[in-house]
Parts: sequence; C-alpha cells; structure tokens
Amino acid sequence: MSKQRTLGLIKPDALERGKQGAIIDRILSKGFKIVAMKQIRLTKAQAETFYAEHAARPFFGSLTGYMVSGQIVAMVLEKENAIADWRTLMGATNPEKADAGTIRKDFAVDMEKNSVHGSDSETSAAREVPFFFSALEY
Ligand code: IDP
Ligand code: MG
Repeated sequence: MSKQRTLGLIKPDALERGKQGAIIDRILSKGFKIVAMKQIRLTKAQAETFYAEHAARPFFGSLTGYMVSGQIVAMVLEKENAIADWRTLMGATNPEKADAGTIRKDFAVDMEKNSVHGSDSETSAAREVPFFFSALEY
C-alpha cells in the first residue's frame, strides 16, 4: 500500500496540560512522519466551519467553544494506512471506551476534551489537510 496522509490535531485540553510533547512522541514511535506541523488558535468561525458536519448536534456550541479556548497543534501525518492507523492510535471518541494504550485512554479528560482529532476517511482528509495547510507547507 502506498503512503497516505491525514490531518492530526492536538486539542486545547492537551496543550493546557503540557501533553503535546508526549503525544507527538507516540505519533513518531508508531512510524508516522510529521510532514507539516504548526501551533495556532482557531477563530470561532473557523472552528464552526471545520466541524460543520456536527452543526445540528447538541454539543456543537460547546465543542466549537472548547476548540477556540486555547491553542492547538495541527499536523499532516504520513505513513502507509495513515488515516485508519491514526484513528486506532487516537482511540474511541469517548475515552471511557478507548482501548488501553491509546492516546485518548491515556490523555483525554472527557468525551469533549479528548485531546486529539483525526480525519475519519479519505474524503475527510482531502478536506481537512488543506483547511489547515497550504500546498507550500507540506
Ligand atoms: P471523533 O473526534 O472521534 O471523530 P466525532 O463524533 O467526529 O468524534 O465528534 C467530534 C468531536 O466532538 C469529538 O472528538 C469530541 O471532541 C466532540 N464530541 C463528540 N460527541 C460528543 C458528545 O456527545 N458530547 C460532547 N462532545 C462530543
Ligand atoms: Mg470525527
């Protein structure tokens, strides 16, 4: 299988507690190459656009407010099967249901403040990578 790229985010709760280094270490240890990375703070409008698929969900306002509560780290991750492998390393959305050894199991605070984001499909990755990075950056 050829190399694949996906978007990874380290969310505000993780930066707040200084966990970004430990999370990046796990990403590298699993064989991902970080082909682009930056630390930024989203505007509310940007967070709402990024999470537009969840606009009708009851947690949308809280989620987008949380996502702009502090800085995030955005990364383009590359390896074979990167999209699925990054989702596996992240663990389930609800950290109480996440497998042992996953980032969410070990770092997440709760279902909302769950430390990381990953594209869930090739279609999502094709939208999400260019949302954060221009072609010059990776
Ligand atoms: P994912 O991040 O595992 O793909 P999604 O269902 O796409 O999960 O939800 C996006 C984000 O919205 C989650 O990572 C989490 O931060 C938040 N979220 C999802 N479901 C809930 C919920 O029921 N309560 C609060 N926040 C939620
Ligand atoms: Mg999702």
